[in-house]
Amino acid sequence: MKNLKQVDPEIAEIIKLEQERQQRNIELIASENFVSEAVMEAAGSCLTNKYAEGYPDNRYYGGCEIIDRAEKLAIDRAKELFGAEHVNVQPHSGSQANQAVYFAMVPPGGKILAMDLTHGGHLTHGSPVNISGKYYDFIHYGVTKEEEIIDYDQVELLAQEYKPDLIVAGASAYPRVINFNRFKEIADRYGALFMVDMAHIAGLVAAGLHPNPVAVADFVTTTNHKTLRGTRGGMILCKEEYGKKIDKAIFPGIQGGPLMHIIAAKAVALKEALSEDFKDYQQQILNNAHILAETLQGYGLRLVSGGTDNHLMLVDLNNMQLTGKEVEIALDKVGITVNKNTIPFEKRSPFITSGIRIGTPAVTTRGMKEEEMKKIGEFIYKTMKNIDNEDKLEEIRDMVYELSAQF
Ligand code: DSN
Repeated sequence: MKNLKQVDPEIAEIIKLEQERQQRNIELIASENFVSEAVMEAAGSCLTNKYAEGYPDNRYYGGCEIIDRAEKLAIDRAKELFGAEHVNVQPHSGSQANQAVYFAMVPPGGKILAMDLTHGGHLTHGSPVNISGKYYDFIHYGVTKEEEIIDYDQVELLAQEYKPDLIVAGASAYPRVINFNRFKEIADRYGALFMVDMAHIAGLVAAGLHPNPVAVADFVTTTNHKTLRGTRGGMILCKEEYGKKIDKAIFPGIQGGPLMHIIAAKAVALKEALSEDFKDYQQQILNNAHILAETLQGYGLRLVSGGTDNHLMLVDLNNMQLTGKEVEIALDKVGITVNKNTIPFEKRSPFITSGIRIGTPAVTTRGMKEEEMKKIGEFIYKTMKNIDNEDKLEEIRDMVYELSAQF
């Protein structure tokens, strides 16, 4: 950082402060993680200087023979990790990955069936404020009122009624295993293509701890940076027959030059994800989520769907007479970072919400295990119970910092 300090002391200071925040706080945002030094070295490398519009061995610029090797490695490693026929590693994010599949396969105004945002879906799955919701005709399914698991019967009924061009499975706030086979059967029965957005669970899939959608879905999109623990960015995995259409949709369809430093960093993280250690890491994410969920429930908190099968849980704050916004702010004060989140059948606005979403990928990367999860559960509960007591919050904050400093 010595050059940065000299050239731009303000940005150098911001990076230093953010690094300190990341070290000091307990990070429970389900979609965040900490990448390795190796991934950061690739992401911060001279590959950022290279323009490479096109694809390996077929570029619009000279001098690509070396960076081509980085993109090929990223593609080969993603294929090996997930058993995919075709992979595009150029999407700048999960949002672009999803947009490219829609753009490639669904005519403007075409019908897409996806999960409702307030039931756990994602903005890019047809929210009216997102480009997806403006350019396509989205129909949404949700979870059942009783068990709060995906209402597969509703998916089937909606597919029968609307005959969508594409069915999307995948979520950003859903704590249970998704039955991809059931979705595929429905898609086949009503002549729809089938896409899975596995951004949240990609690491679990890579480790064999969640069913792999690649064999059943026509398209699988993901980010690289959640449970997969890579640099920020996205990927599309698909059947060979759709490869050319998908590649064209990314470039020149919706993106220009790929970010070659980020593609190299994706390759590094994918190599890490192919290791045995990575499987142990994913198993520990699950163990930690399980214990944290159990701890919170032990304090009387209600979890949506009654628990978790994956890396995240959703706490319904209604019985605590608290909102997601209040709890997010209070937890921030004690050094615990979460996000407020809508819950199924939400009555409050997305700026207030009745829930918080909690995930274990980042704390697991720091080396925390079951015992620490019990302590974190206790800190969360105590913060909620003392939400207006600044002295108490300060006490909890000291304990949070003490725990965090050990990892
Ligand atoms: N909104 C991100 C998340 O936190 O799940 C995904 O894009």
